[in-house]
Amino acid sequence: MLIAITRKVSPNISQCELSHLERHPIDYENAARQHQEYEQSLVSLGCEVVSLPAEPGLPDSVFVEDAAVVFDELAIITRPGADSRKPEIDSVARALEPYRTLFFIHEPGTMDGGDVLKVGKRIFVGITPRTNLAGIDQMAKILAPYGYSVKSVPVHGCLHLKSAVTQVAENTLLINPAWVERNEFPGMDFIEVHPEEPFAANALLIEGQLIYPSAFVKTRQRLEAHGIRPQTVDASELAKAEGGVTCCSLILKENEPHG
Ligand code: CIR
Repeated sequence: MLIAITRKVSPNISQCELSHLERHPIDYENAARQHQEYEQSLVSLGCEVVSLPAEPGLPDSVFVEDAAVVFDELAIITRPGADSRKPEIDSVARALEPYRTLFFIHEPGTMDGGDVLKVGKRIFVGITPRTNLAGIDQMAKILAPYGYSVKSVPVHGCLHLKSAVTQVAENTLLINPAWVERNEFPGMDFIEVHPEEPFAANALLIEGQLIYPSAFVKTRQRLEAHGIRPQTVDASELAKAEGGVTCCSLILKENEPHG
C-alpha cells in the first residue's frame, strides 16, 4: 500500500514565496479545487491519501514535498531554505512519525525536498538558494549506512532541481537542459521538454504511472512518443505559486507498523 501525505491549500497562498515568477493573483477557490482533483488522481493510482488540514499562517505549506524526504528505511525532515517555510516541518514530522524513523537536517544545513531527486539508490540533490552543501553533506551521512549514494548537482535558472528534471520511467529522466546538465546523470536516458514549455520537466512518477500537468501539451507528446501515457491534472493555479505536481505530496510505502 502507498500512502500520499498532502496538505490542503492555505487560504493565504497569495502570500507565497516567489523566486522566478512575477506575482499574479492566485484564486484560492480554484487552487483548492485543483488540489482536490490532484488528491483524487493519487487515489486513482492506488494511494491512500492522508490529507493534513490547511495551515493558514503558512502560505506555502501545501507544498509538503519540501519539508521532508522519505525513503523506505527512514525519513529526513528538512530545514527549508526560505525562513517563511521553516515552521512547515513540525506538522509534517508529526504526520510521518507513525511510518518512519525520523532524521533531521540541522543548522547550518538547509534543504528543500524539491531539490532531491531519487532514482533507486542514487540520490541527486540540487545546490540552490534553498539547499546548501552542509544540508547535502548531512543527508549523505544519514543515508550512507543504507547504501544510498548522494550527489550534489548544480542548478541554474529555476527554483528546485525537480523544476529542471524528474524521473518519468525506470531509466528515463524528463529534463530542461537549460537549467541542469545531462551529464550530471550518467547512465540515464533523457526526454527533453519542448523549448516552448520550460516548466514542463516536473512530473510525478508513482509505481510506473505518471501524474503530469495538462498545460504542457507539447512535452506530453514527447512523452507519448516514448510510450509514456501520463494521467493529466490541471495544476495551473498552484503553478502561479511556483509549484508543480511533485511538490504537493510525499509518497511512501506503508511499511510494517513502526515504534
Ligand atoms: C516556494 O517558493 O517555496 C513555493 N512558492 C513553491 C514551492 C514549490 N515546491 C517544489 O517545487 N517542491
